Amino acid sequence: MILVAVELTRRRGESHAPPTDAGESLEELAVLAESAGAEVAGKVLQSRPAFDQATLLGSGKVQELKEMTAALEASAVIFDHELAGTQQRNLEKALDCKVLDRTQLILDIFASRARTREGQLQVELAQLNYLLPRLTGRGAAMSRLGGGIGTRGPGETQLETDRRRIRARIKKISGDLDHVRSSRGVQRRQRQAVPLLTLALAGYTNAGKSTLFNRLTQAGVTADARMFATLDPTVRQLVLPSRRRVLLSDTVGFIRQLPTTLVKAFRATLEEVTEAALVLHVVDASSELAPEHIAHVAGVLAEIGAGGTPQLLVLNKVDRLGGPPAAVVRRLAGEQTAVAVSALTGEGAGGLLEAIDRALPADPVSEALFRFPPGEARQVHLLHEFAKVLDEQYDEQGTLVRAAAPESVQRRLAAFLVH
Ligand SMILES: Nc1nc2c(ncn2[C@@H]2O[C@H](COP(=O)(O)OP(=O)(O)O)[C@@H](O)[C@H]2O)c(=O)[nH]1
Ligand SMILES: [Mg+2]
Repeated sequence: MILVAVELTRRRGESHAPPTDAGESLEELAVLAESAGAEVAGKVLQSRPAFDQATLLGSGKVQELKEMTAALEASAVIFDHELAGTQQRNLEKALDCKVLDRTQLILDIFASRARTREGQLQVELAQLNYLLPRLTGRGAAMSRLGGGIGTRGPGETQLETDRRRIRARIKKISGDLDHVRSSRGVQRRQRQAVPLLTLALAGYTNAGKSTLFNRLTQAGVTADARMFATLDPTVRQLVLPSRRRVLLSDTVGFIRQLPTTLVKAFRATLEEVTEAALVLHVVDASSELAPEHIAHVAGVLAEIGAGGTPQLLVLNKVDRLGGPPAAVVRRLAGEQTAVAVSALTGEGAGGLLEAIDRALPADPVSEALFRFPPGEARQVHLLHEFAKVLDEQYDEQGTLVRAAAPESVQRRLAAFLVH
């Protein structure tokens, strides 16, 4: 994968325009590409006074890029800009490889991360809305090909059919979304049946969420992953100092230059955060933009209904501060509970786990008796996983288990409790 960005050089008389931060944006694109599972083989940054209409880049740069693509055997080129349909096609032809733009990459990440029904629908809606005008572009090219013979060649008919199908799908999704929203309360209650408290990592892309996710769950990954075989790789269990087990979920990151067309899809994808018992708001404390990022993330969390969820501010990358983090913590945290860590070096990780323990709602353990009819081995297994089994007896009516179990587990297995 090769990444390309164009930096617009300032023209005379425009010296007050904010500098376009193409370099930083390209760095963010690299993190996004990696989180989508791509390997970044190279980056290209070109300065130009304006975008080229046909290919975004100048023709010399396109040729250079073609050679680079061939030499690195790159499977695709991602542009850090929104490409028009014609630009994308021109570039694919010129480079002889797949071309994506920033919006497509982000949509791809959202699609792989959307867990709630609403999130999935919003992402599909955004994908279709992205596609629709690009089909039109292809149609224009085709009718030009057709010349005076008539504008409705076979390609055009197909295009009309495609367009109609997409519009119908958009309409259907919009209807479904209304329905999903009205039944959201029901879904939430169902999801609360998950036997463990969930912590959600939230924050900007590049803040270090995934690094922290790996750091914290390293010790928590058990050989017996059967319970979580169905969960995606962005959810793992974590053992806290109190020996409580919780689930840690790595959510989709905030993006600095989120195309406005994707805002709704992003918020819907983030919706799972509202289900969390605790939000770990991760910030790159070494970034100059940290205060803005903190405020923005807090604002969005409140807007999606997670404002009331307990939050812990995690000031990450303190290894880059070059001094004791106390002053930065004071400056960035304000009234909030905050913990300074370095996900990279592990500094502060123990303190973070303790802070999580303190911030989480209590899930007290008490002794209880359960009776499982035959055929409920899964539930018995659940108890072995999440409770301390004190005694287990078998008879023709099934399995009788006495266990010290957290309240959340008892709630989950309420149907089997013996009173
Ligand atoms: N110096 C330093 N770099 C870090 C730290 N945590 C993460 N990083 C780096 O920051 C980049 C983004 O990290 P990642 O975990 O992918 O961020 P995410 O987008 O929030 O998931 C990677 O290059 C990490 O190696 C840290 O504590 N210190
Ligand atoms: Mg990540």
